Amino acid sequence: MSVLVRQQDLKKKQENKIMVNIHWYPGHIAKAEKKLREQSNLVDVILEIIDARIPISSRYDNPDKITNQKPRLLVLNKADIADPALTPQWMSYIKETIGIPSIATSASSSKDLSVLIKEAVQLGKPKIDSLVAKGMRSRAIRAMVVGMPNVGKSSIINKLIRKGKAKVGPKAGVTRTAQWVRVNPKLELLDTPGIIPMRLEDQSRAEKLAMVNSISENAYDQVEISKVLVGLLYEKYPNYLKQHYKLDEVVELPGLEDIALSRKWLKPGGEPDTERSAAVILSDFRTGRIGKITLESVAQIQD
Ligand SMILES: Nc1nc2c(ncn2[C@@H]2O[C@H](COP(=O)(O)OP(=O)(O)O)[C@@H](O)[C@H]2O)c(=O)[nH]1
Ligand SMILES: [Mg+2]
Repeated sequence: MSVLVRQQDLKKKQENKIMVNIHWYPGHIAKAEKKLREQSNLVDVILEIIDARIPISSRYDNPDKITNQKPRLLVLNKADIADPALTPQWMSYIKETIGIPSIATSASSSKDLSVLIKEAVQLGKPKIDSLVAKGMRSRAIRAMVVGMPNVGKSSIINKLIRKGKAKVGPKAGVTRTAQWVRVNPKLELLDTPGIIPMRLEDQSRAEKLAMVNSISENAYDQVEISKVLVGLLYEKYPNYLKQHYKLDEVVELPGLEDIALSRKWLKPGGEPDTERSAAVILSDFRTGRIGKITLESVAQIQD
């Protein structure tokens, strides 16, 4: 999926503290949505993957529009690097407000993916039962993965494929191009994920998507995004900042310079290397090295 970055606008917006400027080609969103609708027509169950560290921002605004009302399982992935106190709160919230089941996963955990398979089979069972009730033959439930870039779609699909091993050929009369993979006798998975198009009108959302690497790196300034991230960490997890970057006390919002000086990231002339700070902080957050962090809380949206 290509995004168009207008460098000039980017500069201009940065002056207004707007860090990300992504612009879809006209018709791009509509086209992507159409493709998702076509893909979801092929399946009984949709596995909607979001990033457990930003459950609101990583979720598509209008999933009903693209999922043809198919039963959905909301998968809060990267739960291994999200705040373990907040993930269960999000799961209850999702159940109460959206009314769909959710699970928390780490894509590398066989145990988590077994739960995912079990939930997917349970969600698809009514469909198979109704086929049988109409006198048709029982068959495996068909599922697909959808989600924004970098939430872990491929990791989950690959793990499910490894669990299942067997490839299933293309289905006559269903589609010529889609490849199906047998996860177990009850579940088949479309091997290509549906990529959800993003609308990035909301600046704070765009910033968070940049933090989790869901947006092309060309579309934003790393230094600016990492400053926003440090601000959020200072507000929500000041001790993690202090410990991980060996800062003395975090009584005030640390700057990228403070972090560079503390970690001795210096340029040849001796000044703090703020670009290196920015790159390392983003990478540390993305891989969970700073700590198990969730940037959005249920409490915050209920205020
Ligand atoms: N810590 C952690 N990293 C994950 C998890 N799932 C995926 N990743 C990492 O996130 C990055 C993007 O994953 P990928 O599966 O390519 O995402 P996709 O763009 O949605 O297909 C990769 O570096 C993965 O190793 C997870 O559950 N936990
Ligand atoms: Mg992928």
